[in-house]
Amino acid sequence: MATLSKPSNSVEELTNSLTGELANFSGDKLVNFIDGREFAPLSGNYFPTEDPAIGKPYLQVPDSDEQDLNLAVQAARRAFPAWRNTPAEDRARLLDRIADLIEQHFEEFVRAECVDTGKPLWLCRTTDIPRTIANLRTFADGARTFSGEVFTKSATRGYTLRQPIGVVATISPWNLPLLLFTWKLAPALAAGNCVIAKPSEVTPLTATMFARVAAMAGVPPGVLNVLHGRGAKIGAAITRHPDIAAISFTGGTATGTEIYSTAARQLKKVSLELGGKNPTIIFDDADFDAAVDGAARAAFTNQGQICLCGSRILVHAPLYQKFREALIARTAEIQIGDPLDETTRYAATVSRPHMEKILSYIDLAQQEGGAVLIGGHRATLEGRCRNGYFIQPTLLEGLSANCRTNQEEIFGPVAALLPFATEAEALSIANSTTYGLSASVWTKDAARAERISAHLESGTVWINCWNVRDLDMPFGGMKKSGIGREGKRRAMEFFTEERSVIAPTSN
Ligand code: TXE
Repeated sequence: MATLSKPSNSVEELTNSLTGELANFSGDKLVNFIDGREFAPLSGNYFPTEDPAIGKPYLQVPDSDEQDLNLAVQAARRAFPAWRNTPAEDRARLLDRIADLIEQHFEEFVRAECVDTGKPLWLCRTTDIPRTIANLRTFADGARTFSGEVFTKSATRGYTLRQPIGVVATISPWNLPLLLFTWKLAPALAAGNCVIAKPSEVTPLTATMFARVAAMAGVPPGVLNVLHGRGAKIGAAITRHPDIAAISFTGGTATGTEIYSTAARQLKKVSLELGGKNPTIIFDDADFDAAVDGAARAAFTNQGQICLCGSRILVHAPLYQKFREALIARTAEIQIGDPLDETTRYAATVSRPHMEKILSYIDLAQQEGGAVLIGGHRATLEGRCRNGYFIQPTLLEGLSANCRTNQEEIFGPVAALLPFATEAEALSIANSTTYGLSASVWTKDAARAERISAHLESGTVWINCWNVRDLDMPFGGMKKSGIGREGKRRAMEFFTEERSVIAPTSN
């Protein structure tokens, strides 16, 4: 159990004190972070996590349980009164300072995320870590600008106060580990809550490094606590803990449903960002090259492991054959490589069980009458990565819109082509799943784009683009894709209680 050094002042001073050791753990054993200190799990138990690019165990993850959680909750409760009363500007400054430190240690974070997830270094450098920094800065701004409303009527004058809830929890997944970890904890902290944060047990490294950086930046003890461990054990314990008042979760729909039902028994506030089965809809008047490129990026970015990935590619019948050929050719250009190679743009899936799940869906697709147009198998690389969990980018066709392959979330590099004849048919296929997270529509007809956007059952609709984000905008899903919205103002609202204060005008 090591104690962290006292918070210092300038970023230069902080950076020097880190000495490039952010990702160094004795015996490769990761640590929990409770009350401003690094803790081994009280049970002494760990389990291994693998480097998916080489298929070998490389870190030991604390198998935390209720004892660790109770310590963390007590620390958070102790810290809450002072943190709640800390001026919002000071909380904002702390978030900015953490962002500064991550910028200073950018490459360390990039490398750690790459090794932990098996995704390309390039993707960590262009998306995961820059977005992490943007999350922190967005919610620093959120802390500075968030305020209540004023209601002036002839007989009454009123205003609302937005106050932190207390001790809250964040539970995040493995596909964008640090990005989604900070997307949740930054607004929670900005709003003045104390946080118990549980990263995915599959990708625990950068969250641990983040806790170190947060302590160095001067986040007071108990304000941020990071607990590692298995979802069914520590995740479930967090969900049912009576002193945790709100839970923000991103992950699978089955897990989200379980969290929702446990939280309901204690009337906890929940925000759920769950799975997707998103349509990419291509009309025959679309910019052809942009649509082919967009559909390929939507299907295969991060090896298809983003809840926003477009796994159903709906193509206007007059364009179908030409588009199909071009997309196959575009997919054939994707080179599968070692994630640590600077030139790699497509690498490993996150774990053996996840790879096996994806491969089982490719088998199912064929049992359901689908044809594999390209891909369809595990990929074997040479050298260092010969035992890694790589899957060829895969295109399917000939499946009905209602079969399991086209209804269930695969969460891998597998997309199915589906022809449609009319706009009405495109909408009906697009809306035929139980999910409703995102859609992208490719057309030059602005009126059609507007019309279809209004009728897609989808939390986000992209027109002639995919995964373009504005962090100020609401983000979340309809139907089984979730409950609630994230984004600058929405997340600040989620992490606060609203109180109405009212007086007669004559006062
Ligand atoms: O996610 P889980 P898994 C989808 C995707 C994937 C499937 C399962 O389809 O194949 O979910 O993935 C914690 N109480 N998405 O099993 O289990 C867990 O420890 C409380 C979509 O890896 O949902 C982790 O921190 N917490 C998705 C987090 O929940 C529990 C991203 C997410 O893990 C828990 C990931 C429990 N009972 C997977 N069980 C997206 N929306 O982006 C697990 N956890």
